[in-house]
Amino acid sequence: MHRTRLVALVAAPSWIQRYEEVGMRKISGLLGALILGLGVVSCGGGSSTGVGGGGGGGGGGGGNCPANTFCMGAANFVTTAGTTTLSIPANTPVTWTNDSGITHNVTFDDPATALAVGTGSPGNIPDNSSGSNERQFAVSGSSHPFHCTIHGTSTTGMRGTVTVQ
Ligand SMILES: [Cu+2]
Repeated sequence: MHRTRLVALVAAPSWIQRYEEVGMRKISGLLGALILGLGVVSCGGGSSTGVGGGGGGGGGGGGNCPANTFCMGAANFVTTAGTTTLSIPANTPVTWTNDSGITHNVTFDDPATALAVGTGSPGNIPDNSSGSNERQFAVSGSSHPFHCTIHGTSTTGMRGTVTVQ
C-alpha cells in the first residue's frame, strides 16, 4: 500500500505536465491538490512506522531505546548500547518495551527473582505486542537470563540477561 502511494507520487509530475500542455489548468490544479493530499497521507504513514524501525540504524539496534530498557525487535532483545545484556544497580527498575507489533514474552530462567516495581506484576511478562513492563532485582552480583519462548530458548535465539551490580 505504501509502495503504491510512492509510485503515484513519482508519476505525478509527468501527469501534471501533460495536462498543462493540453491547457487544462484547472484539472491539473485539482490533481495537484489530490497528489498533495496523497503526499501528506504517505508522510503520516511513513513517520508512524519510522518510529519503530528507526530506519537503517534500527537493524544495528537499540539506538533509540531508553536507558535501563530492553527493546524488542522482530525476534530480539536489544539495549540502547546494542547489547543483549544490561548491568543495573540492585533494586533498580528494568523496562522491557515492545513497540514491534510482534507478539513476544519475557520468560526468566528464575521468575521468582524478577520482583514487582510499584503496583506492577512480578515474575514472567506474558505474551504482548505493545507496551512496557518493569521488573527489579534485589541481589547484587546476581545474573538473570531470560528469553522469549516464541522466538528463542534459554540458550538460543531471542534472549538476554540482566546483571545486578
Ligand atoms: Cu518473541
